[in-house]
Amino acid sequence: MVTAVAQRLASQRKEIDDTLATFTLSTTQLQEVKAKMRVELERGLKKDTHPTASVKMLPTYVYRTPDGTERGKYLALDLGGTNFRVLVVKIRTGMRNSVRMYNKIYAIPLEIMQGTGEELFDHIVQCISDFLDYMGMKNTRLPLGFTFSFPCNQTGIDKGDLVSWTKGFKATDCEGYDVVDMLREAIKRRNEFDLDIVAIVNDTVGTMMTCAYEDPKCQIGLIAGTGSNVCYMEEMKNIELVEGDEGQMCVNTEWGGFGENDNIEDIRTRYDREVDGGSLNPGKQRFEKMTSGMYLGEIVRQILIDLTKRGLLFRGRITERLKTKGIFETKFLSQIESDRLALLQVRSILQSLGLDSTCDDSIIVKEVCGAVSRRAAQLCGAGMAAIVDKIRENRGLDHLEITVGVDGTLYKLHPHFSTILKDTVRELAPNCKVDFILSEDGSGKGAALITAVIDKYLYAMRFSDETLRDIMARFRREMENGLGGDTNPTATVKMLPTFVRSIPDGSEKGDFIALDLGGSNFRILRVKVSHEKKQTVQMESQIYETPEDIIHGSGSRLFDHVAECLGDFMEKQKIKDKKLPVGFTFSFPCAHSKLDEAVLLTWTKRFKASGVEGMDVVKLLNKAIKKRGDYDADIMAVVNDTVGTMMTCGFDDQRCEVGIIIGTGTNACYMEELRHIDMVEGDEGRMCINTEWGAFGDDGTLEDIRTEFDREIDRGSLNPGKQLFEKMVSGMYMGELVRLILVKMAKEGLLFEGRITPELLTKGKFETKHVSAIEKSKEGLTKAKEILTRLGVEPSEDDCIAVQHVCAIVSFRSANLIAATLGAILTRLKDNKNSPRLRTTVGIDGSLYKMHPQYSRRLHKTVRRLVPESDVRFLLSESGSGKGAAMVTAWASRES
Ligand code: 0WK
Ligand code: 0WK
Ligand code: BGC
Ligand code: BGC
Repeated sequence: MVTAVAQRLASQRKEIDDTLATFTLSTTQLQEVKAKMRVELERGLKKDTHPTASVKMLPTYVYRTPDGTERGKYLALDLGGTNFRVLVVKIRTGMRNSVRMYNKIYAIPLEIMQGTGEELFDHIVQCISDFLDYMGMKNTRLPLGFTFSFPCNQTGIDKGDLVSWTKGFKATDCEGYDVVDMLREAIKRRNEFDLDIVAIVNDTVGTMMTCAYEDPKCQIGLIAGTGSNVCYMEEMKNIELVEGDEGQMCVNTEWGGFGENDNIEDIRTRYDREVDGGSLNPGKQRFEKMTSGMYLGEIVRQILIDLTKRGLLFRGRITERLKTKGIFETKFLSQIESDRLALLQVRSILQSLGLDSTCDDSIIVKEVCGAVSRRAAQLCGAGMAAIVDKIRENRGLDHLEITVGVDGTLYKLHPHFSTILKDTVRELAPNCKVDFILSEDGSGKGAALITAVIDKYLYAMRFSDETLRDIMARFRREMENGLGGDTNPTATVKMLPTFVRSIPDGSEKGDFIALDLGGSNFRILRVKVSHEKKQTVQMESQIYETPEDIIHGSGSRLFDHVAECLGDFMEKQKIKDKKLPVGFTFSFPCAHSKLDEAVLLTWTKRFKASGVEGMDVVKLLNKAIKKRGDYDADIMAVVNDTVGTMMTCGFDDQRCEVGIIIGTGTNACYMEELRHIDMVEGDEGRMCINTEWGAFGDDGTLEDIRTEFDREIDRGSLNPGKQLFEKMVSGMYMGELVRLILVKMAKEGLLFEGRITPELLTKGKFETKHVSAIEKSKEGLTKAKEILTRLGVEPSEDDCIAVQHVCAIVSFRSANLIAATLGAILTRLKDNKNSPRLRTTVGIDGSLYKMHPQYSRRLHKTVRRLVPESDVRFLLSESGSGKGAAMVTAWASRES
């Protein structure tokens, strides 16, 4: 006699089983899901079906996984999972896994997640600022990798428009906009620190990279957490949205969108539709809403409500709590399903939700949780089976061995999710042996590794302030070596006395000729300095050629050429009958014994005329003039262009006591205390020292910061082993440095799809003026396209972005290094004056400093950071060093 209760229980049981059965997927159904997923993967990859595909297959511009050569220090942001993290990652090569990381977790309040885009990115920047403060890194411009766990249409590694928010995010004015731009804008708004955002990566990609660093077979990244998504390395030839057929690129599948075209309606339940209807993005992310941590708890809650309404649970009593959205968190599933938990504990969880439950209730709740999480794991398994089988077919293999890097709280914390997922993959993709490795360090490490891969050649060109201060100290020591009587002979930085003992004092007057040789132009000037009411200077000048065969020919031919040009100039000035005092700006290292006696130590830059090094250039010029016999000139002074520049600027600003050239070559001079200059008699007063800092490092002191590209430049130069500092920073070599890096990156397939053209391989084809043009903020990329097209490499848009990035790194290094050596001169001046704070003016000239759009700003900023106890005015020499040379000549004429 079956009691009514037993019957009622049995029919109740059946009703519950029928409900749970809608979550039970047969192998056939799972194979169908796998097949449908495969179709959507293909539709996402193909150009014509991509727009309507539900699985978007977004290109990531990550072409390969780490190979262990990555190294450097990087910042990383990790936004979009449970926690927002800011990290600093230090990667060292040698031992395979030598990565040190430090991170801080910051909350993203709901009102920020769902406020305005500006508030969200200001909040992110606020957190970065706090982190940099905490780490004492506010002044280091580190490269940053940004893990942004939302679908982005990327057009380059550092360019990605947000397609649509998912999970709990809904900030306004973000969808359709470039995430990197929004972050850069927010950093600008805060105006407190500067970062170089090198890459934006999806968390699946970051996870794959993090795990691939440990296991090279890892070519898939899976997130089973708040959200659900996968990426994998696809063959370029299958990615129709991106140019090129060679090699691979990582594709962010965004499989969360699977089903948005109604192709899995057969397995979606009414509870899934409830959850979707109540979500922030109804109709979207249907697969995610069946598989990820943000929604599983909600699905369970919907089922519990339905079973309770039908009187099958909690004695039909629905509590307010149970009606509260999000109250049944996914972590409860993990807790309830963990075998360790006795039913009692299930009851206490239900208790905490204000649900009075019986033992049976607890069992049913546990079954419901199990059914929901099992389906989620199986669905992910079916999706993964489609991915690994596609990769196997891509490679034409019968059997594939591959590793999946995984992260996400659902996979990590749920007691059965990972096992069921693996079992499903094994069952549905029997020809694939798939290993799963958990990402211990999160995707931030992966983001840093991606930054390192891109930055591989460039990271060595980034210097922290710590390194710059070290270089400053090294240069300071070289200055002391150069000034010291016993150390000067072996010093690399020669600290040459110029016999210029003061800057203009306003008393100068007269009619002078100035020659200006050694920069990009050979200029002859007539300089009239008069004293009507106030001292005025009138100048007329003419530029003359210095053909290659002249500057590479014999010294006598060179000076004959100079004398000929001078003759021509005097002709035009109708002063051939006059013997005007001449000031000779000779922009090369000369050992002076007096103002008008200067022995050339060594040629630099483009000059290589024979028979001049070791000779007095005044004698050589006088000899050439005498040989002509058609005019006479009185060469009163030879000055270096740095000295001429200091004097020219000193004419307008009495505080100017430093002269710098950042042009074809680079160099600096400054007013040193005579008592410190052992090579010159006397202790009173000051004398201008031509540092010849271009030779800094010629003794190997900079080997730790010189790169393979610097060495290649030097090997191909007119004076190998010499002027090593100059070759790292000056305009004569900057374009070539960039060209060598582009060739290397192209060879590695990181640029121009590996296209290497004869033009790109031609020395000097990429000029420094191109670097300046490409770094112009507005038209830079257009210029890049133009210049690279002329080199025949048919650049893509992201090639242009990458090239702009390379230019920025190379020119930034130059500005930073010169800031360091200038910093050493400024601190020496401050010490010489024994004053707590230095107030001074630096006269500056040179085409790189003048033409490059960002150079001067970067130099000024770094100098102010490296020498905080100084007020430095940078005064651009408008009229060139010829005027300065005339000032020196005026002084020399007075003395003679
Ligand atoms: C940790 C990763 C992060 C990712 C998260 C996903 O570092 O990039 O978004 O896992 O898991 P969730 O926190 O959403 O469970
Ligand atoms: C202009 C000066 C000249 C100096 C030149 C350096 O008048 O003495 O040599 O600047 O700049 P560059 O022409 O090498 O870029
Ligand atoms: C996003 C993905 C992300 C996944 C895991 C999804 O909602 O669309 O970009 O990878 O969550 O965090
Ligand atoms: C020379 C210096 C000169 C500098 C800037 C260097 O190559 O050695 O004497 O000042 O170029 O023109």
